[in-house]
Amino acid sequence: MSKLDTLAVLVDEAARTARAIPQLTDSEKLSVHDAYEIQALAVERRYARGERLIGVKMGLTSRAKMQQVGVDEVIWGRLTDAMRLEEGGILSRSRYIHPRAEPEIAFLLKAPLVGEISAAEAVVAIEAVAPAMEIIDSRYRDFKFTLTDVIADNSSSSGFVLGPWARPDQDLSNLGILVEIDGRPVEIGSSAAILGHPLRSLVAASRLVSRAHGALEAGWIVLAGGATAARPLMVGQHVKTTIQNLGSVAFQVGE
Ligand code: OOG
Ligand code: MG
Repeated sequence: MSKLDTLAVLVDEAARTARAIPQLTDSEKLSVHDAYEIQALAVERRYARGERLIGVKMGLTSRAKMQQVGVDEVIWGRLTDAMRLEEGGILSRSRYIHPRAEPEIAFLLKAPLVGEISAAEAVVAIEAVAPAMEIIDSRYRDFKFTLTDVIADNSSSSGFVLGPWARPDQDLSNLGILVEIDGRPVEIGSSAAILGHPLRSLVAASRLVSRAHGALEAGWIVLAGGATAARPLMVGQHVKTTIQNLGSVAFQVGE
């Protein structure tokens, strides 16, 4: 097995068994290219277990998120069908190490997007837009990592939940975002926090994903990135995100 294969097994097993591992960069020097290679190899193992690629998540597209984890470059990760939690469903806490939830905007694509595109070109490829939440769970101890560690770890992606799909022909530039836990507001933000406009995240996804993987495909879901800091999840919590004009999405944290 090559070095990158070995590291991919390590992050994949940490995710599969919900056991934290030391950062890969504690013992290895990794380029960003190596890190995306490890991510691809680790997700291959999920495909081998029957999971299917259904889209991508963008990460660290807002200042709040960059500050929370101390990494300030836009990253991306892969979403599989097994990561999807039903709207209003119960997240099983024991399947994660130290899960957090964050509000997201989800795009559903009706046409492929590839390479360098403009926001206007991105818009016409969108079938629908939805309020969403991502469940992130770093496989590294204490949720601490460098840029290359987090990329190798599928950019912390571990789950997501989608609210109702809405028409894409609306102004997404400055929508109010409210996260509530057990009915109490815990994070307030705006879609403008996502690279100034969430469409810019889709433009960035097209550029970054094309470089390493290929086009964003029709039918894919693209998560634009958290607009606020993420909140740690505890058993019993009811977590809800409401996005102005788009609606709400919620889930419950179970054992
Ligand atoms: C990295 C993933 C970032 C986002 O929406 O910014 C991310 C992390 O915070 O662990 O998903
Ligand atoms: Mg996210």
